[in-house]
Amino acid sequence: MPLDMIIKGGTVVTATDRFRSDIGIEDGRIFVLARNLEGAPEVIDASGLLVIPGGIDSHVHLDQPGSPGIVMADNFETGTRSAAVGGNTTVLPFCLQAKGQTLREAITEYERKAEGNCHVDVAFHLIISDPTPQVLGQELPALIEEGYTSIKIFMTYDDLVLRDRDILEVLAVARRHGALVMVHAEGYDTIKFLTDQLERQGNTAPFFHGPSRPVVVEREATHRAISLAELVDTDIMIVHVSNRQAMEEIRRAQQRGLAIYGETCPQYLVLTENDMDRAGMEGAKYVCSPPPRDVDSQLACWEGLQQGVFEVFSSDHCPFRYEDEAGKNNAKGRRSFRYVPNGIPGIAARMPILFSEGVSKGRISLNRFVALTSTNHAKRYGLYPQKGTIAVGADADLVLWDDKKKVTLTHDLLQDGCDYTPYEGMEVTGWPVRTIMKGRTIVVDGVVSESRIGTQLKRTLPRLKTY
Ligand code: DUC
Ligand code: ZN
Ligand code: ZN
Repeated sequence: MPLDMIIKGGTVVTATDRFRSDIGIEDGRIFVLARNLEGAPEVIDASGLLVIPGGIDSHVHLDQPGSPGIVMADNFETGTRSAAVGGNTTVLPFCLQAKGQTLREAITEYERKAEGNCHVDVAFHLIISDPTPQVLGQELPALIEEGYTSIKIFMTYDDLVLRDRDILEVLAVARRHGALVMVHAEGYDTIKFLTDQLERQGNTAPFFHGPSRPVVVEREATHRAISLAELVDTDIMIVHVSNRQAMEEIRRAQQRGLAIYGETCPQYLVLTENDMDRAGMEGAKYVCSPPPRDVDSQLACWEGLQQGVFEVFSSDHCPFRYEDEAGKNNAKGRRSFRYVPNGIPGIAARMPILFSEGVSKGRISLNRFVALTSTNHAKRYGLYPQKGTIAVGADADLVLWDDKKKVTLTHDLLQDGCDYTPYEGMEVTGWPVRTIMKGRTIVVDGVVSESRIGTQLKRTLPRLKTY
């Protein structure tokens, strides 16, 4: 048997199964699953370890321009390096259309930034900020056809917000062509109203980011997004859900038979609003949108993960350096939370946090962990079965996971381009000790290979209920 690599003696875990098997890899793909394989030039001992599908993080922001003077901390090299360290082999970043820009121009720009710089495979979602007739009528259908089969839209932010009419138009195009729309569900006007009010009262510290976008703001927008999707009869994914009321909106919609999916993220499981209530600008390190809430919100997010209301667990990695005028602690941000860039890093911490808090503490099963961190992302975003599982013919994207290893999270360990982690000092049990992509080791014990073998993936249509 002409194998290039054998992974020997591990316990293979997929979203549905768990079994002892060696894995034979040939030409970057899984060629055989069987016991006692022999005869490859490279044999990796996985005894005592779990072997899981490489993580797929379907919600990350890399090298994305933001407000003037603000710079994202990760480019494609550093962001995908950190992803690999955290056990990921595929990431789905966003390609943001600037106002007035064609989608094609935006894609060309992002693909140029990514080309040759990626440690893991990459596939882009589109962010539509300017849904002109040309974009909706010609560009978007052509790009969906080419494999850009998911689109994020925003219900807030000056430069990104879409009115309900525009949302309906995007949903209608997505429905016609089989793409999935991801929705950032927070209401623009309510946030503006509350932000102005807080500033007038002199409440400008980073902590007030939370009160400027309370749960009701997210719940209302979630309900509205679901209603608009129901009207058009299309699938949507509500991303980065932070609290019980929004989770329950999604659960109710699902119980009514609507094709509404949910995503949550590490910050909503282990951070709270109190993290933003720190001396000076320190609270800015935790400012993200929606904001971390309270303990009951954390419990609700766990419930969502356990009950299947949320089918994907993503990082929403959106890194800004702290000690940097182009980042969190900038001059305008010191005057008001309004100018603190929204977003926190988490691409490497995502899987260890879910494993430790979820599997090690008995909240979710190992199979559910694999589904939430890999398989469901592949299915929902048109990458399955090439990605997201361990099966003959699939890409040999594999993680050797030590479920007993205890690690204290520190920023240095995570190897991103940021200068802090919001999870500094957190103890986790369970760690990716080797990341293998397309049959090649890209990280072992935290040491990253400089080969940068990540490519840009072609995607098929996502698995949807209404298409
Ligand atoms: N939305 C995201 O998806 N990421 C970071 C900030 C935001 O508002
Ligand atoms: Zn968002
Ligand atoms: Zn995001």
